[in-house]
Amino acid sequence: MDFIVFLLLIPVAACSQVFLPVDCNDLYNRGFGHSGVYSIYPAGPISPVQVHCDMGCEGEPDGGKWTVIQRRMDGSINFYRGWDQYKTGFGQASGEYWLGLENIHLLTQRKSYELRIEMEDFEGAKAYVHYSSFSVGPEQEGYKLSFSGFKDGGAGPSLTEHDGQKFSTFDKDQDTHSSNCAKTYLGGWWYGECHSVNVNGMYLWGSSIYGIGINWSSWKGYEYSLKAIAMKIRPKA
Ligand SMILES: [Ca+2]
Repeated sequence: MDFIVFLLLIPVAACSQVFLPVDCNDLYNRGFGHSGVYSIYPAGPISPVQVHCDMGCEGEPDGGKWTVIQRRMDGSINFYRGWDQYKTGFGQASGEYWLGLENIHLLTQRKSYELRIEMEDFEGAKAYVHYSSFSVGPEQEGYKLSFSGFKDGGAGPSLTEHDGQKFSTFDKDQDTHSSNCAKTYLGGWWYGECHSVNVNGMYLWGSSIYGIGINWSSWKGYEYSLKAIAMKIRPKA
C-alpha cells in the first residue's frame, strides 16, 4: 500500500517544477529575449493565453519586457464585438488582438503594472503616452479602469477622462452617458460621456467620421483614425 502511494506522488512533484510565466516580464527574466508570440498563464496552469511580447531592442537598458494587451495594425480583425468577447479576448497574438478584460484584471491584480500606449499615423509620425500605474478592477465592479503618473510622449492627455470608468460594449452599457456609447462610436471601451480615446473603434485608414475611428483626440482629433496603436504593460521596476 505504501508503495502505491509513493508512485502516485511522483508526477505531482514533477509538475510543480513547470515554468508558467504570468507575463512577458517573467519570460524575459527566464532568458526569452526576443519579441514574438508566447503563452502566458494569468489565470493559472489550465488557461494558457497567447500574447505578443515586446522585448525591446538589444542593448536598450529600459526597453522590452512588455506584455501587449491590445494591438491594431492593419484592420484585419473586427473590434466591434460584444461583452463576452471583450471579457475573454479575441484576435491573433501575431497581429491584431484584445487580451481580454478578465486576463488584464488578473494580471494587474497580481502585480503592480505600468502602462505604455504607442501609436502611429499613416504619414509615419509616432507618439506615445506612459502611465506609471495601471490596473483594471473585477467584473462585478465593471472592470473599472485606474491609472496615474502620466508622462507625455507627444500624444497628449486624452486618456485622462477615462480614468475610473467601467467598460462598455454594445450589449452592456456601463457608460455615464444617457445613450449607448459603444453603439454610437462602434467600439468596446471604458466610455464615459462618451470618449476622447477610441482605440477599439473602426479601422478606417485615416479619415474618420466623427468619433467612430481609432481616435486619440489630443494627438489627431476625432476625424482621424490611426494606422497603428498598441497598449503594453509591465511590472513596475
Ligand atoms: Ca449609457
